[in-house]
Amino acid sequence: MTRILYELAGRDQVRFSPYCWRTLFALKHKGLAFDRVPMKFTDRSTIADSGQDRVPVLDDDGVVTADSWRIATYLEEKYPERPTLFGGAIGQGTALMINKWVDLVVHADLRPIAVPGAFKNLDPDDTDWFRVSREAMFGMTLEALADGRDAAVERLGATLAPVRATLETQPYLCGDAPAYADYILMGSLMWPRCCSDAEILAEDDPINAWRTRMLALFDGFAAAAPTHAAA
Ligand SMILES: N[C@@H](CCC(=O)N[C@@H](CS)C(=O)NCC(=O)O)C(=O)O
Repeated sequence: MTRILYELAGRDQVRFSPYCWRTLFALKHKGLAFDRVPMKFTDRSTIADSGQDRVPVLDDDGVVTADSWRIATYLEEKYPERPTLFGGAIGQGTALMINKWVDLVVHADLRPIAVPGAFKNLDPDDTDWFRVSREAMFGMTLEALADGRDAAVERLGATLAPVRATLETQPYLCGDAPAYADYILMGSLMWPRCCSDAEILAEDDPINAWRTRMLALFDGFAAAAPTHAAA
């Protein structure tokens, strides 16, 4: 039995991909052992068999699945006897909405914070490719994007208001214990954590206390991840 997670890696083992973090948390939640294979933006040969060009990709003993959401639903279906990620069909439907909200709304605020940080923490082979592709994607230089960092931190604080209000009444987004909706948002907060020195949450923010609890899960798995605050 082999289980391999192909994931994005920067320099010095920095892993800042929000989507890969969601899958890392999901595998840990299910208690499944896995090997990690790093991938560079400029060399995707290891995931050629997945029929697409993005990570995460999970190879679960020959069953190859791409896309963090599809991997989560695959794991839930394949390993129903292990701790549930969704708590049933209704929870899965609600988690999909959280997934879309984080991707479409929260990521817009995280980009000026995390993308310039990611640039400074890339594998050196990836820097030219990243600058060209991201500047085309955002229609501005990485430096101009970085200029919007403080405003983005302020917007993020407002965007996360529903999360804050939820965490004022329960310890995790999923209730008394963490599950996939928590991993979706936490995966995205690992993005700036791993590659930026921007402090995105106030000390007394309930989301900060939740983030601390999330970092401690699975014997401090996320807390132990390399961070290179070079941006
Ligand atoms: N919807 C996908 C998004 C995956 C994705 O965009 N991954 C990034 C790494 S963070 C990637 O592979 N990017 C390659 C590129 O931008 O060309 C998921 O949830 O897994």
